Amino acid sequence: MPRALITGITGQDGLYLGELLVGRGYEVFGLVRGQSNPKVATVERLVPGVVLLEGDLTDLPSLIGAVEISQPDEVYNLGAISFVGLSWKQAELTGETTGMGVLRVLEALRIAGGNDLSRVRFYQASSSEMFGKVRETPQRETTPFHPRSPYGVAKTFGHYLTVNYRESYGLFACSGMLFNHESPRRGIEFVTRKISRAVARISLGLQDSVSLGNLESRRDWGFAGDYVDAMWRMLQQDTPDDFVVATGETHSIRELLDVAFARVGIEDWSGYVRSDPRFFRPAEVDVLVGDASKAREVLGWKPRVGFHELVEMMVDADLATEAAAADRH
Ligand code: NAP
Ligand code: G4F
Repeated sequence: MPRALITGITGQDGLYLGELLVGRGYEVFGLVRGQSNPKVATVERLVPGVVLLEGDLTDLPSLIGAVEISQPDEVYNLGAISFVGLSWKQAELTGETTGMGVLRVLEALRIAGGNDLSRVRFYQASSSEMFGKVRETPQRETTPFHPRSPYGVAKTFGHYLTVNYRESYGLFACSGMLFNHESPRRGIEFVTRKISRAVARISLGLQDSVSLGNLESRRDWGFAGDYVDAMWRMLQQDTPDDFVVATGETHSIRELLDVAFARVGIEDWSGYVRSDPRFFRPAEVDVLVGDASKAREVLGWKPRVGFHELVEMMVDADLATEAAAADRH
C-alpha cells in the first residue's frame, strides 16, 4: 500500500487529493495545524481512514516528526497562506509559511531520511501567480516570472527551491504551476466562491448585494477535482519535471458575474454589485491564461469541467447549502 503525506489537507485541494489517493489505494497521512482545528471532522468524513498528524509549516521539528511517523512514498506540499489579498497584510507570515514552509518540508525529508532522498517523491504546489505581470501570453513552463504580491514572491522562492533540491540531491521533486482552480469547497474569501455564495443568498432574499474590487482582471479558472489528478500524475512519471496546469481559457470577473447571476435568472446584475476600495490590491495580476500542452502530452492530463459548468456547479451548491441553513432557522 503506497503511503502519502499531504500538508494542507484541510484546504480545498487537500480534500480532493485525499479522496483521490484513498480511491487509488493509498494510506493517507495529513498534516493538521492548531490546537483544535475545526476542519478535522470534514477531513475524516471525506477521506476515510486518513491518519491526521499535528504539525505546522513554521515548525521544523513537527515536520520531521510527521515524516518519521508517516514514512511517505509521496509528499504533497499543499499547505500555504494561499489568499493573495492577505499576503500584503501579513507578508512575514506568508513568507514563513508559503515560502520558508517549503524549505522546512524539504529539510524534514532530508533529515528524517538520514540524507537519503531516493525513496520519496515530492510535489510542490506552485502557482500561476509567479507569472504575475506576464511577459508572454499564454504562460508556459518557460515563461519568466514577475510576481506581483508577497504571496507570488513566496511561491517563486518555493518553486526554485524545489528545482534546487532536485538538482542538488537528486530528489524526485515536481513543481505544479497551477492556474486558478475552484469548486464548491473553495474558501469564501476567493472571488469565485464569494460571488457564487452571494448570488445564492441574493436569490433566496438573504442578502441585498455583494461588494467587490477589480472586475476587469482575467483568470484561467478550472475545477479543483481535475487539478489534483494532474498533481498525482506528475509523481507517477519516470523523471521529475515541472508542469503548467490550466484550461487555456481566460475570463473576467464581469463574465463570472454574468454566468453566476444568470444561473438564478438575473440578467442585469448591476444593481446587486457594489465597488469597495478594500478589495482592490496594491498591485494586480491583470490577466492569466495558461498553455498546458506539456501536461497534456507528457501526463495525458486534460481538464474535464469548463468555465460555465464550474460556475453553475458552485452556484447550485451554495443555493442548496444556503436554503438548508435558512430552513433550519
Ligand atoms: P486552501 O484551501 O487555502 O488551503 C490551504 C491549506 O494550508 C489549509 O489546509 C491550511 O490549513 C494550510 N495551512 C495554512 N497555514 C499553515 C501552516 N502554518 N502549517 C500547516 N498548514 C497550513 O488552498 P488550496 O486552494 O487548497 O490550494 C492548495 C495549495 O495550492 C496552496 O499552496 C495554494 O497556494 C496553491 N495553489 C492554489 C491554487 C488555487 O487556485 N486553488 C492555484 C495555484 C496554487 P488550515 O485549514 O488550518 O488553515
Ligand atoms: O479569487 P482571487 O482572490 O484569486 P487569485 O488572487 O487569482 O489567487 C488564487 O489563484 C492563484 C493562482 O493564480 C493561487 F495561487 C492563489 O493561492 C489563489 O488560489 O482573486 C481573483 C481576482 C483578482 O484579480 C482580484 O483582484 O479577482 C479579483 N477580485 C475582485 N474583487 C477579487 C474581489 N478577489 C477577491 N478575493 N475578492 C474580491 O472582492
